[in-house]
Amino acid sequence: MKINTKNLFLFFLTLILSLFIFNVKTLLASSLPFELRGHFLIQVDNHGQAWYVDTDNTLRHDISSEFLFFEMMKDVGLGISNSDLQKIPIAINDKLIEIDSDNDGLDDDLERAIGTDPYNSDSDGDSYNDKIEILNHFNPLGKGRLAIDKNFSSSLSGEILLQAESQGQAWYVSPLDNLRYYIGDYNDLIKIVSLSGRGINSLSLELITDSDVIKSGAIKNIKIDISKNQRLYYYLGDTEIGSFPISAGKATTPTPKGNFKIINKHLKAWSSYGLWMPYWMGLGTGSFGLHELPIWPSGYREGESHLGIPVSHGCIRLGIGPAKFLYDWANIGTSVLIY
Ligand SMILES: [Ca+2]
Ligand SMILES: [Ca+2]
Ligand SMILES: [Ca+2]
Repeated sequence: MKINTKNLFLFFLTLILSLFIFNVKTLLASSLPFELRGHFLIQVDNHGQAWYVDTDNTLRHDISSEFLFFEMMKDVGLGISNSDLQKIPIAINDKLIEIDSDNDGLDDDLERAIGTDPYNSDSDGDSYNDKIEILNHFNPLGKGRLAIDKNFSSSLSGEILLQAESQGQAWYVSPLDNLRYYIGDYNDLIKIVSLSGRGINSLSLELITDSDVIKSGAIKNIKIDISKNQRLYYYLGDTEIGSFPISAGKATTPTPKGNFKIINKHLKAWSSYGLWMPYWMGLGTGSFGLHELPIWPSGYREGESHLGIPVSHGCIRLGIGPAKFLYDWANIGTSVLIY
């Protein structure tokens, strides 16, 4: 009898815990995957298991072993030309040094990757050492400055880059500083994760879908709740990946309900109501659609505070950030259910 009671207790405890997790998931049904895209995560309550959140689809990839990490890079790494790579400033941190033969403050492997001499602290002999030149955006291999482009760097924030024109050397653009970190091997990755990774507990991690549970060929689709909830959910197949608050049509100009498809896209569409609609995606016949918080010709931008409240002329408004993310993620033809 005692054992049965204990089992029953454990059963209810498990049930309560699973309900709790479910409720948390429902309550937080969240933009967390979007907010953490491009970050390395360290699971603080599970032996520091490490993950990377893909920037394109906000799925998490296990990188807890060298094999898994290289599998992930094959999946999500972005090819980049050498001339584009040079626009991104290089991260220099003493904690990343394994061997520095010429004592110039740059790791030997990093020097090989960028072409400076690992056995000469001043590769081009201009009396400025290699590290000083790189830190100040000067060319360590000759005259002039490096062609650094900060806007370009931030457009690749969180990406894992593979040098397509070289031997596929890998770099990580940390969203914390938009600098590129050289990943020469798995040891480098561990150091980068410990420098720039974000701690997360298992409960919050559950809000970010594991890439392993998504079947290949799972179809992208969107569901939008225009009731009091005012929320957009993006899916792969039947799996909800994440969600964002929206502002749908007000009572006098309601958003139509039903099944639609994205029929066109425009980076900045003009509305007959006299306003700009950034990241436009037309639905149905194109008389309404999804777009970022609108901008009036005066430059006035609709406030984020309207998200969660139905105030639009019938379109579905999204916040700054989520609108661009969905614009890049969804395709023409992607199904959108509005209910
Ligand atoms: Ca060195
Ligand atoms: Ca050197
Ligand atoms: Ca020099």
